[in-house]
Amino acid sequence: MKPLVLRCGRHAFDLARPLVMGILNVTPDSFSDGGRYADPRRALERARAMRDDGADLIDIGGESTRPGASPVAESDELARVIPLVEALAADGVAVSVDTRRPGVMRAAIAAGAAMINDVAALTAPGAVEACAASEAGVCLVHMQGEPRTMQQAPTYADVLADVRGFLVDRAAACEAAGIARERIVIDPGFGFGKTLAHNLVLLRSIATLAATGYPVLVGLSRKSSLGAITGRSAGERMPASLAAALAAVARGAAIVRVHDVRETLDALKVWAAVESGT
Ligand code: 9MG
Repeated sequence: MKPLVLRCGRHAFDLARPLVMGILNVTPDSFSDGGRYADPRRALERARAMRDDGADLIDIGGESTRPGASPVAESDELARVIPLVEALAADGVAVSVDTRRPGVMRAAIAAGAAMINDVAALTAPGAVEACAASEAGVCLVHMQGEPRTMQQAPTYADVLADVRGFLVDRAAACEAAGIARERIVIDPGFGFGKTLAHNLVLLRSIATLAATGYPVLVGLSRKSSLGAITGRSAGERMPASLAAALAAVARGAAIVRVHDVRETLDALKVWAAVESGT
């Protein structure tokens, strides 16, 4: 059955329409906007601009998870992320924090984060407990390997069955620890230990993932798979990203994680008008 509501701290999202999560990487080395928002003032301006454009959530990341990225010190991640979470949460923005570290999760939730977005699906010791002790939403992402090496030789017996099985198991572990079903989102993790062929199988199969009953988040914005299809560089992939977002939503994705919030919302409005016949 299609989930109706997503609860993230003090925010409750109606899932009758797709949600848009705006991306804010405050790292010096993210693949698309690396370094652009390392200055906290610029980062805050960018987050507020995405909010004004209509983003439902803003996802802040202080450690790059792009292929080949090396880990950063926890103290650096905290220093990059927490002041922004405090400022945006005080504005009433629903802030998601992209982190794999339980210490950062706890600090982010204390600072007002509404969601924890973990590309390691809360597998670090203490991560599930850190989220269970709060009302925050959680996004559980499938990743094969770890960012430094994950794109070297990803292999699966059956990519859809493997990803689906992993995500359902992680969601069950979260529920067993006390995280309500209405707080859980799953994400196949496009580009996280996947070839273009794997990503396309997963994108075509969003309906199978959505049939688990958990809302599905899709993050394909400006990713290298879109570059492989179009031959465009990261900065030139907005049209491809819009097409990917629409393909995902048409197959049942509940949330799209994007760099281009205004343009994605326009595309979704046209799609919704066609679907509803208005
Ligand atoms: C942090 N991050 C980078 N890519 C992502 C994706 O596809 N999904 C989610 N949830 N987070 C992502």
